[in-house]
Amino acid sequence: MGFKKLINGEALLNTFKNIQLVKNSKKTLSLFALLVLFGNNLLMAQSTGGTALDGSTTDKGVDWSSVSYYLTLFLVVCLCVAIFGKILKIYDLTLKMQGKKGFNWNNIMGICCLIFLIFGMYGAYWSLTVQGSMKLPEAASVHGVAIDDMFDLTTVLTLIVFVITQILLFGFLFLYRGSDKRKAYFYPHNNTIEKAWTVIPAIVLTILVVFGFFTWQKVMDTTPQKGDLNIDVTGHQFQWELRYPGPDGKLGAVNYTLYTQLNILGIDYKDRNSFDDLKADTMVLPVNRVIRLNIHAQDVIHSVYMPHFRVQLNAVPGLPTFFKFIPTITTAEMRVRTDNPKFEYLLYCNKICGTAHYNMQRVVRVVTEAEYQDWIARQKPYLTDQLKKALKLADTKSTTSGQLSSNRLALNN
Ligand SMILES: [Cu+2]
Repeated sequence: MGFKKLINGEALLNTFKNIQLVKNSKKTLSLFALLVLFGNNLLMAQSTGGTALDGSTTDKGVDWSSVSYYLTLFLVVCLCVAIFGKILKIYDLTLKMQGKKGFNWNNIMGICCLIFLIFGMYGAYWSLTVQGSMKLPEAASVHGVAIDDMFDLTTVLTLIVFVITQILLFGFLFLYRGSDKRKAYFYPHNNTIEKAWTVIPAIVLTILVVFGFFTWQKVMDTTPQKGDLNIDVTGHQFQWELRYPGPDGKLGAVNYTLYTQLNILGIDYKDRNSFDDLKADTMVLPVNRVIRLNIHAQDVIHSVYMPHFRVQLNAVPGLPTFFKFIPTITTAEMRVRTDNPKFEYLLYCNKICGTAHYNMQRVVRVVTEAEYQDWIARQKPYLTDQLKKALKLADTKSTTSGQLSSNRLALNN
């Protein structure tokens, strides 16, 4: 059948149609890619606004001028390169038509490689020094130092490999560029070289992975221990809610089905530990104490992100997650170290969870133990009089020890 079609030309016609189709779809795809690129540019150009890592505040919308500026610059550079290439080609052809020797393209390509190496290396140096200086201040937690050490070690090792391989790659392209004076040496295989460039990276990567594995195990140890300060962090569009244990030192149970306009965390007041739980607007942490964050989400996936402490963990609806860390530098100390009197640690959301995601943040303040005790004593409980009425709870005044007398408690739900 196929052979018959081929004979009467039908297959040939179909092939031609297919080629046309591919050509058309290529055009559509190119246009689509350009639109995606432009759209991405617009998205990325949206300045976040709100509070930056250094504590400074910004309030900008889309920076249209910079988007169009860089897009136009890119198109102009492409056009210039294309025009320059065409001029060179025409000049080369003219020389040949006049019987003269044309350009030595091998030399031109070799020099281009050398220029690329020099500019590329300078670009890498610029990126390391200029952009590298924008990195976060020193880690303000115990495990953060270990993570930074791992990051530095990986950067140094990869940087050494990067510099050596780039010099060899582009240096050899220049040194051994095509020439009439020499002939390429055919060298297809060498077992020793093969072994070396397989075994050495394998050893280095194994060391990095094992180092990472042990660090990860230490960081992710969330076993509850006595003395840990438990804080509930609950994410919802677009706010973090903080809940601290009251004088009993224990957080009461939560159940999302108990959520109401008044009981926004769905705290279960059948659990007596809930009665003295405290509401806080700022996350205040005592320095050098183990903090255990119990992370919840009420609507979509959020992510607890505290970059100064090198802390990030997703907040997943229906799946509480935990993170333990020890803050080591107080806010006051960090203000001196960063030479920024307005410096604040911040808790961000690191999952794009909706329109106001960018501004989903809380101030985190690391203080001394005495300052913490003073602050916690001033926080108000979640169980307000209004909530008591709504839940039809009888007088639930706590005693000085924070314990409730159970015979005065009448729970009607
Ligand atoms: Cu969020």
